[in-house]
Amino acid sequence: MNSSQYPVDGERLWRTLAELAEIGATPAGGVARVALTDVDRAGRDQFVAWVQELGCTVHVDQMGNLFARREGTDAQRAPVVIGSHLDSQPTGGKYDGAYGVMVGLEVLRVLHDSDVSTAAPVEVVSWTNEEGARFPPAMIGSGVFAGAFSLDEGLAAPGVDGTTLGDELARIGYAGDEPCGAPDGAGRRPVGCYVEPHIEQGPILEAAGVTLGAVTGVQGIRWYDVSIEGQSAHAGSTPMEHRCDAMVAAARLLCEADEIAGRRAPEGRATVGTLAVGTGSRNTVAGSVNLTVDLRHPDAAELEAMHDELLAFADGPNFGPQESSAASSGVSQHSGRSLPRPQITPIWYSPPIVFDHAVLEALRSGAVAAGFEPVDITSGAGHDACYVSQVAPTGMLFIPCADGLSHNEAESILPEHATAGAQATFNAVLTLAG
Ligand code: HGY
Ligand code: MN
Ligand code: MN
Repeated sequence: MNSSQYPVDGERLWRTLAELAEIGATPAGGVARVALTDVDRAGRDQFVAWVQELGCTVHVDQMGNLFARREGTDAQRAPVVIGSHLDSQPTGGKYDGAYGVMVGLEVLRVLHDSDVSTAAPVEVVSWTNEEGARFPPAMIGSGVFAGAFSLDEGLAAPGVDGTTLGDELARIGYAGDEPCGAPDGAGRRPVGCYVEPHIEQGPILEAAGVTLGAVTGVQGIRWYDVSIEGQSAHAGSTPMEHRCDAMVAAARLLCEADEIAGRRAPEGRATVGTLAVGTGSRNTVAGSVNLTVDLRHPDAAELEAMHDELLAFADGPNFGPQESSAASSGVSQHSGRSLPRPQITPIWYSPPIVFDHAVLEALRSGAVAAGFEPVDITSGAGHDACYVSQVAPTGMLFIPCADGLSHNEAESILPEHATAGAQATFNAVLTLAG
């Protein structure tokens, strides 16, 4: 039973999510609001318009992180910040990131409509480039804010399309002048505590028939760029033992990455999400292949071991000159063949994260007051909360998504789950903001 003092407006939240999803809507029912494109700008502009209707002030920092602020009665207190991200994957869903920002907007709307005063200010933030699809690595906006990257590194981040993050930020008019974070905290906007509502992006809550998850932490993440330089050759006239086939080498590395995760089921995760062939012709042996690897595990030591196994495999006998195997092996080998050795470049490490006990307690009791018994869950996906947790007490709240599907245009949630997450978040914010 919802014993919340101030009910959120689930209808309004659902309408707002649908309106936002119109910005960058794709024919397949998802969204494409890739970071710092004109569509991302349109999503940002819409959010600004909505919060200005509530009398919030809007602040943009040097990384384009976008803050809406509602003053509290105690000017000395640092704000309770709710947030997530408005950028999406190229073939993203309507709710990844958008849900958390729109829940923050709904919290501001209820505070405004009910004329509720909070001691601490309340802010809602949309972080720049959470997805990292266009400007790897992921979560750069919150990363610079938390001092994990310097501002120069953030702005210089090269896009997969030849642009830089800083140029595109300026082009869309969101290169703010507010200082954005620093390792020593100088200039960083104060954050009293941070709450990120998000869809689970996995199957656990739905399978358990649970509406709300208190996210106790996030698994560790390692990203790699891999380049494989072989030799392009004629598909017909080049005998197998004379080849240096980059595609076969890529296939071996891809299968081993899968094995490395498989040996650590169910927590271990490995993904080769992109693979680009240099020559790309059906009757030419691939001369060069570039691919990416994403490894994840909740335990830092296990993730380190996965890293070591991946690099050791690339250094091992599965590449370079291939011995002709005795017939006994049964595997058809081509004696004299050589396979190009993958060059693996680690580009990002996000350590496993444990969230703040007090913030999680506020979220759990907020969920109970909203009429739901939350369960504890670890996040498989990375979030801006990972970096924010390094500079402020942080917690997350999950709602289920259908079939655990995300980073997919078919991503969907139930209106009642959206409302439940918003009510629990509102209740927690009221507690945290006094
Ligand atoms: O990759 C991630 O986990 C996040 O969705 N960007
Ligand atoms: Mn997300
Ligand atoms: Mn995502």
